[in-house]
Amino acid sequence: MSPIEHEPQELSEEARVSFEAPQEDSSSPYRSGFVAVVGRPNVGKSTLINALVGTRVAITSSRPETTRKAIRAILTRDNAQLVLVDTPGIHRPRTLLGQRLNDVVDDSLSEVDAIAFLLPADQEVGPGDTRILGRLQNDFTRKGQAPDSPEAWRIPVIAIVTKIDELNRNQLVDKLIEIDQFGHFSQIIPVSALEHDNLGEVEKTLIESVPQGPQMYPEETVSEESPSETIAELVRGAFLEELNDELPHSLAVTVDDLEYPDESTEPVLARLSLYVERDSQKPIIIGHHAEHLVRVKKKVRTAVNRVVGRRTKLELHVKVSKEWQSDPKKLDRLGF
Ligand SMILES: Nc1nc2c(ncn2[C@@H]2O[C@H](COP(=O)(O)OP(=O)(O)OP(=O)(O)O)[C@@H](O)[C@H]2O)c(=O)[nH]1
Ligand SMILES: [Mg+2]
Repeated sequence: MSPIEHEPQELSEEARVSFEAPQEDSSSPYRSGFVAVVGRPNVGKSTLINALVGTRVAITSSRPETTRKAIRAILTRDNAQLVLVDTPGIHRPRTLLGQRLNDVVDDSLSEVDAIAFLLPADQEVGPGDTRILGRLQNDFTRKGQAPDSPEAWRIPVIAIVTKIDELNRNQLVDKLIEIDQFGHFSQIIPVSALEHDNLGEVEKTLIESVPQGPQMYPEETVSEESPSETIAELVRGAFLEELNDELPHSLAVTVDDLEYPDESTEPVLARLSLYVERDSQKPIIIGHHAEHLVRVKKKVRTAVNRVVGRRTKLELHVKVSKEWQSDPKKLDRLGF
């Protein structure tokens, strides 16, 4: 039995809406809109978006600050189309890069139809969440109305409690009550993206939170990223899995060139630069006998071929861009 079937008694009326059985209505009008997915680093934003869209649109990892730009993932259904805007985790910045990542979130919040605020079930609500809530209240509550009721929000702000597979049923009930008292959200929905538990309810609620509107993208489109952007992210994601320690934060990846040969039997050549911050980090990225480069290439090969639409050869060049995370010019050049 999924945890959701157990209706906690102490929740407010608004929070309880998400526990009701889905109501089918085939005559409902087509809906479309933008939903920003926000939360602290590592709470499962990208994992949830991938699970909803059904394909790996955004890279994920067990380390905080994996997502570095707003990635628009597109979910298309018979009755709706949602643009789910994945955002970098909101945190107290340590570097200029960190500040710019927070700015990315600010930009993504303008002109959205709804907000999904993700809170992990396996952690206490903390000061990081309070700061995010404050920011949302500042931007999205009706002026002159105390931000202590669900009606105060100008657009739906939905709390999504992630990673519920980490809790037992009683713990989950307590967690939902804690979050209900924390934020006076439009709705609260628990989910496990990893175990695909209650994803349907998340999808239904997000669709209901956007206005009536037309389909914006062709049905087969799953993201707005260019092939180069996707390849750079795939390679960075593979390195996040490959490497441990602090190094992943120091890595930036760009695709400098995609060369299509005239001969259609020849592979496309993708030239990538892997930037680290110090000379000493180069051998860590490369690995003994270039083992990391070889493994990463192998890991991403199928996905890259799919993105490019043809066999593609990757050339990885490891370079040093001294302290790029704190240098405005270098950040500009790297696209941050
Ligand atoms: N147990 C469990 N772990 C999850 C779930 N969803 C995500 N995770 C794990 O949480 C970690 C972070 O996931 P991400 O999706 O990268 O988190 P994020 O919020 O996008 O992180 P940033 O991009 O760094 O802000 C990964 O190790 C995921 O496997 C879930 O439903 N259950
Ligand atoms: Mg992410």
